[in-house]
Amino acid sequence: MLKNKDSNHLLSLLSFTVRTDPRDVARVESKTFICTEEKRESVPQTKEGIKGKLGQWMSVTEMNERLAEQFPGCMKGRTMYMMCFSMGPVGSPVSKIGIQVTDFAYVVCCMRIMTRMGSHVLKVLGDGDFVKCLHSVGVPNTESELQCAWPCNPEKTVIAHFPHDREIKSFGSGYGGNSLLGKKCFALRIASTIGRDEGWLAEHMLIMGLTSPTGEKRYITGAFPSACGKTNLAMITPTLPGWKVECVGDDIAWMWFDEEGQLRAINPESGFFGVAPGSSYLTNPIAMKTFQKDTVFTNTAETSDGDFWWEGLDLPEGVSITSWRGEKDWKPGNSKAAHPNSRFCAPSDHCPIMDKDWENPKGVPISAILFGGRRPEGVPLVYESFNWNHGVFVASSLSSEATAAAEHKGKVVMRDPFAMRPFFGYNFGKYMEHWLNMQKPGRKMPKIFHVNWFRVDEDEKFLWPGFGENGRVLEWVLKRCKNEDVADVSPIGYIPKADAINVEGLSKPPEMDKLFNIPKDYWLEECKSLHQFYDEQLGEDLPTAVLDELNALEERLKAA
Ligand code: GTP
Ligand code: SPV
Ligand code: MN
Repeated sequence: MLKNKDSNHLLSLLSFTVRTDPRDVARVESKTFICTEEKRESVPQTKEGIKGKLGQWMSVTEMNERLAEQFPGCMKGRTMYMMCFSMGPVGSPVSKIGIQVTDFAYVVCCMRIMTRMGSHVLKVLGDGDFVKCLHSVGVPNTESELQCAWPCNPEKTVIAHFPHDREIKSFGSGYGGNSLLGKKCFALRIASTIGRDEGWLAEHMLIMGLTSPTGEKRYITGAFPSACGKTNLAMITPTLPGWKVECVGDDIAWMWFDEEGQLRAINPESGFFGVAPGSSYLTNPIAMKTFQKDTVFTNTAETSDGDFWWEGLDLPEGVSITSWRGEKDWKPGNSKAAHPNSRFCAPSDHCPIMDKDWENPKGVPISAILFGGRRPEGVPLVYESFNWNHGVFVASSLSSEATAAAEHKGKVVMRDPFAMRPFFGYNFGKYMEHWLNMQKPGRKMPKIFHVNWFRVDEDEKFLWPGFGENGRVLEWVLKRCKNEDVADVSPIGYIPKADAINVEGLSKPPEMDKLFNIPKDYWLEECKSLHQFYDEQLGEDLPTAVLDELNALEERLKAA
């Protein structure tokens, strides 16, 4: 248990650190399934002999058989908790209600932070529809297991989604996205299928407000794969003088076009389940202020005077550190004190820069959408798509180095289209069609950009300082939203004119030529790899408009 840092706050609770079983530290994509009668509804048609990478399907019958074997008796001896929660402001027409049953108190604490929960939600629900969520750690609480602080059942873990029944059943894991069912399971996988049917979008995106020194305010969203910078961007402290950032959400956005043709977004969550390592007063002071109280820390290290600790924070003097594995007197060396996917779970209303409209049921108007990933080579700091369809193509081509947020090993660059690869609730080809169909006469289509904070030099050092300095890129993005003449045409999209990115005041001038270099060979190779990806992973499910964009890119590159 961590000490309370704000004893003046009467209702303030303590914060807690929780250490998981070392086998249960992240989402498990290999054990996550979408269950429908028809396979093709859930996943695209892959080439013969090729394993699908865009979600996993299991038939409803087969999954039900499996669950019928695993669930009976699995909660024996545990306390059953039932939570009625709202994704989105309680009572708002865009919000959706869920009821989760769980046998794990940790899940209740985190869901209490991440969602709006309680009897007031049950009242609003009345006899209405809700998403049914069932979760168990998957091991009965027998005498011999009473000492086990983090019960789990990794061999039998399964996270099953039934979009037609709007049901989620999760067995065997207590970790984040596997067990806080309002989050990825409901607000992305189930919600994306509801959005498909009702004409809106559920996306893995941050939402932020940006005010320029002249007082002009715009909102943008950003989709980056897990552990690739959404929380950090949503909370940045811009270094450019006079700029102000306000946070609406850091992980999930529900978006729709209103009657005026304006894209609007809400954050369905009410808390942050953010990556702890790397967070510091230097990189993300706003997050630091957000999780000083009422926070559940998972797999961070703990100091002997009752504080949290992880890599990226100063090593405090005169105290010892207990690592996430429980090693007392941990010393820097080979092992990490905090697990790379250790997280803070803190309430949104503790964030000092929440936007005044963050709970507005009408949402906030969106001017631009960013896509990005960890691309060590070849991909410039920022580029803008030529139009909506081109933007959909750019999003479909998203790739990123694997991170600790799921079970993938090493730093291999993987395709993660729309930053949604682990979260599609239905066939990704149909999902792209849904995006293409968003464009209709009378609608103001937001501009789509690709950003990459993670390009490295020959010594593998980041070429761009990132964090608060990313505001310099956002300034250019907003200029483009006003159609200012600050871009040149390149084969891959619009890129900033020389000197259009303000680098004044940076202690070390960035190597802009390296940051914006577009190596022809690299990009031709990228086109080849995309052809293969589409061919193997999507087949006939690939919308023609997306293939047309790839062919057009290849032609532009060859002509350059
Ligand atoms: P999920 O919660 O998993 O969806 O992740 P997220 O996209 O919110 O990622 P987050 O902002 O937590 O960032 C993950 C890691 O990337 C942290 O360790 C950050 O310190 C690091 N990071 C974020 N922004 C930047 C940046 O601009 N530059 C660099 N070099 N690292 C960054
Ligand atoms: C992610 O992995 O994208 C997260 C954390 O935001 S989890 O809730 O575990 O999915
Ligand atoms: Mn996420």
